[in-house]
Amino acid sequence: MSKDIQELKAICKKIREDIVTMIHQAGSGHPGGSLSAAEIMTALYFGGIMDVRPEEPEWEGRDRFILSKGHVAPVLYSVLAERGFFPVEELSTLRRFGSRLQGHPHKAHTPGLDCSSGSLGQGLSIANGLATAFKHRKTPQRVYCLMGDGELQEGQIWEAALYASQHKLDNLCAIVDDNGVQLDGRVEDIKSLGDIAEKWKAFGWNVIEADGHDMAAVMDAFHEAKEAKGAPAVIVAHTIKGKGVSFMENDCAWHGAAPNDGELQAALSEIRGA
Ligand SMILES: Cc1ncc(C[n+]2csc(CCOP(=O)(O)OP(=O)(O)O)c2C)c(N)n1
Repeated sequence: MSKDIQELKAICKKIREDIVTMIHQAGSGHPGGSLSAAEIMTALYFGGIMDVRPEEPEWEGRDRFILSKGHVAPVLYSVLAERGFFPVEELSTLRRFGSRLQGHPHKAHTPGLDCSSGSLGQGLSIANGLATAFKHRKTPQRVYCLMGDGELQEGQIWEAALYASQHKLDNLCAIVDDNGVQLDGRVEDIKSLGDIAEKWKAFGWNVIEADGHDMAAVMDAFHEAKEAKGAPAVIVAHTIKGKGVSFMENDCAWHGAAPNDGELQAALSEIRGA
């Protein structure tokens, strides 16, 4: 599946509508970091970047996606549903008892998931394992792993970063959703990462920086990552937490809060009008 930039932008709007709507229906969830990742996730699942089969979710030849920042499950559930892995109507069951769509991804429940997640810091290690296996088997699958910038404060990430470059995992593409805000404040005020791109370079990675809300730039970054050989690639995507809903943007109060009825209507009209 590969669509042009205008089509991708339209899908991205739908993803943002889904995110705010399902979190409103659930009465809880994480809109800020879901909205900031909308273009990244749209490019992966609708831009022809990842090779997946919605009708055969466990197809062995599929590319793998690891949502290391598992709290943003709504953006992943939305792209999976809109892509046809399960009915879009099911999004309204987010976080309900018995639902396949739990607050954090559970691989055993949800079609299209490659990994359970929620405990920050672990995804890149899991991605390493998959990428290593594909290297050993000499098979073409690629592995994608989305992390938050706040998540990069976890030490395990940097152990995994060393491993991936040591083993030249050029079938691995990490993405940092660099929105500058974590759960309760700005990343630079809580435990600053300094220059994120320089850090990844120092760990031996091919580093690509992009405006994470410019769909064409995000697509270019993924294509460039596919071309990079001899080392893993990381896309540092400069984003805005809560992107698309002005009162949520750059405000950690919307890291993990649900919009009420009025806020949902305001959010939807902004997203649709953009
Ligand atoms: C190991 C671990 N510690 C703490 C948390 C609680 N937690 C959930 S989200 C979050 C902040 C993550 O910030 P960031 O990675 O920047 O995510 P984003 O802004 O993209 O939502 C924290 C501390 C967790 N899920 N796992």
